[in-house]
Amino acid sequence: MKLPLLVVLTSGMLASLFFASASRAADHPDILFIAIDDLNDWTSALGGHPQAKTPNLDRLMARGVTFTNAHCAAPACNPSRAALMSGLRPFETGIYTNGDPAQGVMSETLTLNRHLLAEGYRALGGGKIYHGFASEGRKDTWTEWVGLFPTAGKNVSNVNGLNKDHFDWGPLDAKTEDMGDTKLTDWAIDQLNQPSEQPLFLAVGYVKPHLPWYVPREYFERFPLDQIELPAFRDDDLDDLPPAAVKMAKPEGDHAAVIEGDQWHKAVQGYLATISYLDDQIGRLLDGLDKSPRAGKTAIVLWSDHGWHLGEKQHWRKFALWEEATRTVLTITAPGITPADTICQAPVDYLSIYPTVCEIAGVSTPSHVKGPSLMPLLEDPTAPWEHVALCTHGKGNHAVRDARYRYIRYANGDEELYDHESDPMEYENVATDPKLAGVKDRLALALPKKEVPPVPSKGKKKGKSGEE
Ligand SMILES: [Ca+2]
Ligand SMILES: [Ca+2]
Repeated sequence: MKLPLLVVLTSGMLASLFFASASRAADHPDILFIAIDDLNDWTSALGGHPQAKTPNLDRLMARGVTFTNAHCAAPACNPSRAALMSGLRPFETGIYTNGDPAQGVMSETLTLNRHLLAEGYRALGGGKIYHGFASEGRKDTWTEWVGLFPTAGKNVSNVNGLNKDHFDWGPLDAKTEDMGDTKLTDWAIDQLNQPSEQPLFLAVGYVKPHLPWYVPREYFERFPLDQIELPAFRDDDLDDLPPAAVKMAKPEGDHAAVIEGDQWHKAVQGYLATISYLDDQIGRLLDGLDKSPRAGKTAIVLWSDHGWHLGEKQHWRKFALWEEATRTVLTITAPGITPADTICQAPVDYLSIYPTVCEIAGVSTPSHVKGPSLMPLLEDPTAPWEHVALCTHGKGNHAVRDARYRYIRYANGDEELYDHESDPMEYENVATDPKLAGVKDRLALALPKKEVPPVPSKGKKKGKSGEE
């Protein structure tokens, strides 16, 4: 596969980069880089569910700029993270889905952590940052990589009776200390307290609220089942969708199983409970930072890897191009740059994270990274912003989001268009309205002209359920 933007590094180049920049490193801020797996807009600030309780995420958001119209580059763990960390879109790398191996491309690309390491940062990674690569532990990618922590709940299965692998939820009779993300937080706080001559890039990848939604019972008790509200939905929502969209919604899959098993309210409870557990860990991490010598001078970049459906459009999980699947949590605090407690409504996507982190870090942005930096918006969240957000799910399927509209085009030419000004839940597909042809044409300009084929899987099997 030809990758014109590929940056191949030699150890000599790395060494010279390192020594050239090590002396400057003391002027570069520490960066706490927090990834969250599968968190959609169910936070107080984004308002995705009225019962979501995220006081600690709120506390973090109060320190900086929160993007309310931020979107992943791909609605699945592997391609979303590969795009964010490489600065390259799925149609540039061929990493479109969880089944497309990212190892080869990532190991030949100047990823964000590799770049910061080469620029003199102490790059530490723990939990889930990428979607599981053997190369994560390599000396030229991280100063130190600790990976996933063992967690309670490993021997639990099929609590909800649906018998669909880890599409499962229920309370654990376990201690919070036994959860992997609790141990990850402990590790991260420990790192924040270690002195280092080099600036710190500390990447903390939380695994929750990814499935299965097993967290200690106390978190479920925060959301009594008899008070649970379902997300807003319309029974006839699929009636105005083209065939490619209905196929992506797959109503006969998870949704049919959830309804058949009477699990919808319990699923909502499980997701809310797991978000609440995650939020507690964010709180512990913030407290740990505030008590550390790095308090007050550390930039914080927090992102979730994509959204999540819980029955809207009879769809579950990510793997789709609607607002619930592509909208993410993105909040950035950079001392001396970001105003406190500020919302930015500009449409942004995750190709902007790499160049933004480079600017915050005071290092150059590699030439292969083409996404626009968010720095103008961090300095002034109402600054002019001419860009749109683009999300890709499989070759040929894309969603374009601007401040008002979402335009979806599938590989077979099927289309959807939603006007968020009058229809924030995307119930009315107005793609066939002739008055809006100009809107479609304008948004279609963001679609790629060329898309590379998916990375060959070399006979490797996809994950058990294709879901990670
Ligand atoms: Ca994910
Ligand atoms: Ca509809």
